[in-house]
Amino acid sequence: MISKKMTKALNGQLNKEYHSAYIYLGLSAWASEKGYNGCASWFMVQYQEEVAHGMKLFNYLDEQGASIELKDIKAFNFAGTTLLEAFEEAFAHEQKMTGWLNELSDLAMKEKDHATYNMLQWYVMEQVEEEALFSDIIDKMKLIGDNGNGLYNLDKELGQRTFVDPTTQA
Ligand code: OFO
Repeated sequence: MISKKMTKALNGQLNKEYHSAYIYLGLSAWASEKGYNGCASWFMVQYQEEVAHGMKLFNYLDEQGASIELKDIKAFNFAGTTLLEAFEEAFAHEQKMTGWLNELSDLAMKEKDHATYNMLQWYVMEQVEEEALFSDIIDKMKLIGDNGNGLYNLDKELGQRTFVDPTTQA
């Protein structure tokens, strides 16, 4: 059984995962509109990953017999104009997510809630992968600059990404 405080905090994170999903869905729509079909598909895969992150938390709360609270999902509007800005905004968002997950881990540790702490470590490690993924793409984009050919090829490369449910991976 998890505490009321932990339940509230995990419900907050559940909402943040769906907000993340919303961000990637929005970036996918933006990229598609701009003709970056590979990136649109890449962001759509990321959207699916975020939904899976949300479901993992949902299932954990359910398993623990905790109340699940589905709050409003904050709107997302991308105000940038370039692919680099889109990935930089996503990267900054992922860094915030890492911070929130670390805070949640701190709370679980403080409450001596070992089960929740263990469950959260999966997210903490997932964030390491996500940050590395975004940072790598940003580096490539900076190298390419506004070289149309380079961007065309990178867009094509990113379009190869396929969805593999991360919550089913060890
Ligand atoms: Fe759920 O990891 Fe990104 O936001």
